[in-house]
Amino acid sequence: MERTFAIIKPDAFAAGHAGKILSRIYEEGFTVVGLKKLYLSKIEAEGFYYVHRSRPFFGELTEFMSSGPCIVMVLQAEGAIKKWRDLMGATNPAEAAEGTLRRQFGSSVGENATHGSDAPDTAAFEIGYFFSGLELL
Ligand code: FUP
Repeated sequence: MERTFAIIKPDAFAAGHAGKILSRIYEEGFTVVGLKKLYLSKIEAEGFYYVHRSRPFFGELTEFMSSGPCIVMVLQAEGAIKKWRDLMGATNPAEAAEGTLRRQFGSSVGENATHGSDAPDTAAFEIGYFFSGLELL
């Protein structure tokens, strides 16, 4: 079993889509190992997206991620990292396949409803950034 890290981003949370996204997560067979609502500060968002610090969209991205509450989760399944990225769809909702979460709930490349780790090392960093071992029992 593999674990991945996921976020229901501020746009989707504010729009009231968290319940529908969680329903899809359960329907697709993930186990929700950890879950909490957070309202990230700018500094916390910058730490999370540190790998993107030199990208032109870093300021906009971290402003958005600290613009309202979000839900952070640890999801477990066979091949959870790829399975969750497949369910999310492409970064740009306009390019995301029909039936994916970003297609259904995203509105732009920046405000794209969900986040998911892209590899085992990033999943380990991202899970550890938000959750202690005790919160994942
Ligand atoms: P993804 O792994 O699909 O979340 O996409 P990336 O790691 O490439 O980008 C991380 C986040 O940066 C995206 F979710 C949204 C944001 N982003 C922008 O705001 N503008 C861009 O041009 C690219 C990414």
